[in-house]
Amino acid sequence: MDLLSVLQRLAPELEKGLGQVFSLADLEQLRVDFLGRKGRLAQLMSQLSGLSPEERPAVGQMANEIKTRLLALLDGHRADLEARQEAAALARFDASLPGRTPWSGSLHPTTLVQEEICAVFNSLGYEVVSGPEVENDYYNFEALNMPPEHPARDMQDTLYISEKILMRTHTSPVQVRTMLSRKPPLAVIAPGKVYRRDSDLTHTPMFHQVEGLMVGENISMAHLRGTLTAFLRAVFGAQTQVRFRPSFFPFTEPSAEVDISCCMCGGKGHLNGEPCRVCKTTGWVEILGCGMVDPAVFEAVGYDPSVVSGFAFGLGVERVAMLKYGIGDLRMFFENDVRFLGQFA
Ligand code: 2NL
Repeated sequence: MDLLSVLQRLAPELEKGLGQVFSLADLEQLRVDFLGRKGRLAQLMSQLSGLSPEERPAVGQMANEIKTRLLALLDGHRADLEARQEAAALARFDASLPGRTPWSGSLHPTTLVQEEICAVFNSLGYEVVSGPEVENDYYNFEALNMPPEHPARDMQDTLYISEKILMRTHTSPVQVRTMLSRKPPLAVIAPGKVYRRDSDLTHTPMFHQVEGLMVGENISMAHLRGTLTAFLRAVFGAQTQVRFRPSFFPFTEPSAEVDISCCMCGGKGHLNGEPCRVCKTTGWVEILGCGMVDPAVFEAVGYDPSVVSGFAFGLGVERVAMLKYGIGDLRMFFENDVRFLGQFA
């Protein structure tokens, strides 16, 4: 049979083949069979050299036209297949199914409580201040009435970087720095990470603290009591009872520890007939330490204790969060399990 009629049968044969093609993979196979480098068209073209020079142009032109036709057939069939696949996918798609809720992050309970505490003091006119976590011995201890041989330094299990450099054990050094750089009156709140050489069920080497300081003329214990009572009722609810017990801190005199009525059992000591696990049946839980700033601290920062007085307080943020949200295990704050964290969204 002559080359020309073989060429002319390519298109009808491809059409016949396409009738059996129902997938894109089969379609590609058919394309290779007909138009591939060793496909049927290529094989016929290689026979072109056997023709006489007079015959060649007409057959060559015919071959090109047929190639265009084959390509058009393949493209047409591909479009058909794709349209059919899309229609099938749409038929399977159930628009009445509920959507998938995307993951969204949430603030850590420590952050939430720290921000809430700062917001309350902001509303009372306090300014948020911050400072370094790696501190100088002077700002962390010495200026706070704890000289090198002071027994109170044993109270702090300190993480030392060198003899004079340490991880701050409280945020008080921020307030020392604030007093050194400003004149009274001032009212500041210092939130942040603090570090202790301590690690067990109820202690972590790093935790969060908020300390507050007010300094001015005629600041009294009554201001301390009113401020902290208002603060604690804002965080734990207006029904919260507050009591002050005498205590000791090297940097305050007099000093007090503050208890609130247990927010778990409402101060009753029992919950549904069971002893309350939060207050251990006492009806009270300790929440913060405070006092009137010791004159020695004012001397250290160049304030005249015969002119100004002030109060200061400190509290642990994780502890507040545990009481506020009824979290029984401190380790929850540091495991970062999303099943825990997601509950504070
Ligand atoms: C606690 C007790 C307290 C202070 C912190 C303070 C800071 C300066 C001067 C005087 Cl600059 N005092 N801070 C005072 C009393 C208690 O913290 O139990 N914290 C968790």
